[in-house]
Amino acid sequence: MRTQAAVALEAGAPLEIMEVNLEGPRDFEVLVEIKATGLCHTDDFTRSGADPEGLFPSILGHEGAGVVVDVGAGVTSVERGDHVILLYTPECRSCDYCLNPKTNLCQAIRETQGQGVMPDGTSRFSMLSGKPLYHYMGCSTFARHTVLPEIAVAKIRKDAPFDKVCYIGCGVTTGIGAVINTAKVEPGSRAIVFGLGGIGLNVIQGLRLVGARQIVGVDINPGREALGRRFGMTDFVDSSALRDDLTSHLVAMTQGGADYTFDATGNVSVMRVALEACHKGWGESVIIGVAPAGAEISTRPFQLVTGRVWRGTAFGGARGRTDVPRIVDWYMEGKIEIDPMITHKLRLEEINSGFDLMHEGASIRAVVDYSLG
Ligand code: NAD
Ligand code: AHE
Ligand code: ZN
Repeated sequence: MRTQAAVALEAGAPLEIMEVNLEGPRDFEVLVEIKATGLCHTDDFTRSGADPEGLFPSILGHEGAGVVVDVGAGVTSVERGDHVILLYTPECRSCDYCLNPKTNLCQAIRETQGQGVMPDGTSRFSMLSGKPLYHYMGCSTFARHTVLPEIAVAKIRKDAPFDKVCYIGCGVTTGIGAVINTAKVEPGSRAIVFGLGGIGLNVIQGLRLVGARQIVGVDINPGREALGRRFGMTDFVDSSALRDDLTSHLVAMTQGGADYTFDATGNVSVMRVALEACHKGWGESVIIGVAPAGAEISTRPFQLVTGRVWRGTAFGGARGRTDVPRIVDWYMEGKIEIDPMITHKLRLEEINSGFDLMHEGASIRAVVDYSLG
């Protein structure tokens, strides 16, 4: 079939809207009509050329929701008409990783996913010239239709609005999951969140959900304060205007250091501050941000010797097929909020302006709603 997509032809270039070919689903694969997709900073990171795994030409996008329109042979867990959220971290439920309760990093298809192809080693997408296009993070949601393995879709309830719950495909789950699954934050904790964008604000609402006592937000954009407070932030630090040393300032604000800190910036200097602002003896820092090729983190080993812990999280430690439908329920029941974070709705043709808004710090989440035309 033919479908329309925003194609990343080369690193650093704007996406180009074009008709592309899409082959139907092969064994254990599904064809999904994407209804809505968020623009995550990770899409821009790959588009920019900073991702060591970035491949071109490709169809980016990994925060999508849609409807199953066809299934390949052997598919048993979903059928035509099911509503799904796409999973860049699949859940096969049988690999060593899925069987180990310590991780959510299903490895069943990770190798081919990183190579931009389906598990059989081929791409379903090509340009009208016949030139193959790479898939991205196994999802490629910047297309009206895409193909994925069935282990990479989570079936969700049919009354959930696509233009909101698409965000559960990355930002919401990553932020809330980092608090609940990865850090396992206890009620009464003091926490610091660095970067109050699409991920950091969800860390904040996760901290509110578990009953944190103090939630400090840090950003270089003072415009983020109001929304941070809206989701439960108790204190704000505009680090671009601070004259004192940031680490000492945060340690003083949190009575000796935070129980938990979260980096949602992708900046390795911020990651160091996040670790060193943790409380001696027990503070834990969770890295969420994705850093460019070649970037490295550093600190004095003494920081770890004296009890601080550095850990990371992918997709908030969530097992997609199991956890994502529950998070959709939380949204539908009003337990978590999404709507105020979706600051812009776009047509596919406007997708590059969504990246401009991200760079300007003007959006939290811009969502391409395919029903807008
Ligand atoms: P975003 O652009 O919406 O937000 C980033 C925020 O960080 C902005 O508010 C920005 O002003 C702030 N910021 C930038 N530099 C800063 C600094 N030096 N100090 C303080 N604040 C600073 O991005 P996002 O979509 O929220 O993504 C955040 C990061 O998380 C990105 O690196 C993204 O790639 C990563 N990410 C990781 C996962 C995962 O599973 N680990 C999932 C999604 C996103
Ligand atoms: N390809 C990059 C790493 C990108 C990365 O860390 N991705 C996160 C999800 S970000 C979603 O917005 C992730 O899930 N990582 C685990 C994995 O297996 O990719 C690089 O640096 O090579
Ligand atoms: Zn993402």
